[in-house]
Amino acid sequence: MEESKKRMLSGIQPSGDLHLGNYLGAIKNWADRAQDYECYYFMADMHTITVRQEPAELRRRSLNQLAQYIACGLDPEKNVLFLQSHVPAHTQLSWVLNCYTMFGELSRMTQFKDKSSKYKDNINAGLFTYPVLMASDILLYQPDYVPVGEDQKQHVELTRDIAQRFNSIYGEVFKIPEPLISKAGARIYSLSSPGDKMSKSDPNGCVFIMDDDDTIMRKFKKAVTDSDTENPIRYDKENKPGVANLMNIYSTLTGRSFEEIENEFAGKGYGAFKPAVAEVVIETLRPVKSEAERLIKDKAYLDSVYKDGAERAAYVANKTLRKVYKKVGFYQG
Ligand code: ATP
Ligand code: LTN
Repeated sequence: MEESKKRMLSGIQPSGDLHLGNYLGAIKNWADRAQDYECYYFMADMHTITVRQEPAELRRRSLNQLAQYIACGLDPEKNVLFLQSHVPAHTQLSWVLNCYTMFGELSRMTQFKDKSSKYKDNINAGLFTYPVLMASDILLYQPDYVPVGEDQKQHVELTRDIAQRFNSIYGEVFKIPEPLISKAGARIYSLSSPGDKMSKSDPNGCVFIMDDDDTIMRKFKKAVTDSDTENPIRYDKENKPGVANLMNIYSTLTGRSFEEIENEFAGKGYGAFKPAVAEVVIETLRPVKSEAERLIKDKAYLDSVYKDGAERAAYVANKTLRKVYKKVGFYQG
C-alpha cells in the first residue's frame, strides 16, 4: 500500500447479523472509498461481550461478517480485514488509555446510558469503558478518518479528546482522527417503528443482508407508513417518518432525488411504492448475498484472509503501542 494514501479505519460488532442500516450507513461507504484510502476494517468481537453472547453464535457471526464484508466489496487485497481479538495491542492500549479517560466523560456517553438502562441486570465495567477500547481500536492505526453512522459520533469525539489529552502531555503520539459521516444512509430507521433506528434487536423492522427475497418483500410491504391517501409519496420527515425513511432508502440505492421520487410515484399509493423500494433492495443485496454464501463455504480462504489481516494490522498497531509504552515510562530495556 502506498504511504501517501490517507488512512481509514472502522469496525462493526458481530453481535447480530448485518442489516440494511449497517450496509447503507457503513459498509457501502467503506467499499466505495477503498481505492483512495489505506483501509482497516475489523469485527469488533471484544466489544460484543459487554452484553452476554452465545459463544458458538459469536464465532459463527464473526466469520460470517468477514464473508459479508468481502461480499459487500471490501477486497482483502486492498483493505486490511481482521478480528479485533486477534490483535492484542487493542486491549493493551486500552488499559493505558483508561488512565487518561475521566469517569465523568464515560458517564456522559449516550450508548452507555441506553445500554445500561436496557440491560439493567448486567451493567458491567466493560459496558462503561467500552469507548476506551474503541478509542484504542482507532488510535493504534493513526487513521485520518473513521467512517461511522451518526450514533457513533460521540465515541469518535471522545477518542479525539483522549488523544489530544495524551498528546498534550507526551507530544505528538496520536493522529487526531475525524469522524466521517456520510449524509446518505447515515440513519436508516426501523420499518416497523420509524422513530427508532434500524437495529438487529428489532428483527421485524430490520432487513438483514442475508434475508431471502420473499422475506425482504414481506417486510417492506408491512412497513409502517400513514393513512395519507391524498398525496402519499412525499418527503416530510416530521409528519411522515415512515415514508421519509422508505424514500431515503430508495434514494440512496437509486441515486434519485426526493423530488424525482415524488414525480415517479405521483398519483400512486403505498401499494405501488413499497414493493418498488423492496425491489431495489432485493436487487442490491442479491449479488452480495450469493457471494457471501459462496465465501462462507470456503473456510480455508476466510481463514487465510483474517490471519493475513491480523498480521498486517498488528504490525501497524504494535508500532504505536511501543511508542505509547515508552512515553508513559514502561521499561523496555
Ligand atoms: P445495535 O442493534 O446494537 O444497535 P447496530 O445494528 O446499530 O447495533 P452497530 O454494530 O452498532 O450495529 O453498528 C455498525 C455500524 O453501522 C456503525 O457505523 C453504525 O453507525 C452503523 N449503523 C447501525 N445501524 C444503522 C442505521 N440504522 N442506519 C445507519 N447506520 C447504522
Ligand atoms: N462502537 C462501534 C463499533 C466499533 C468501532 C470501533 C467503530 C468498535 N470499535 C472503532 C469504529 C471504530 C459500534 O457499535 N458501531
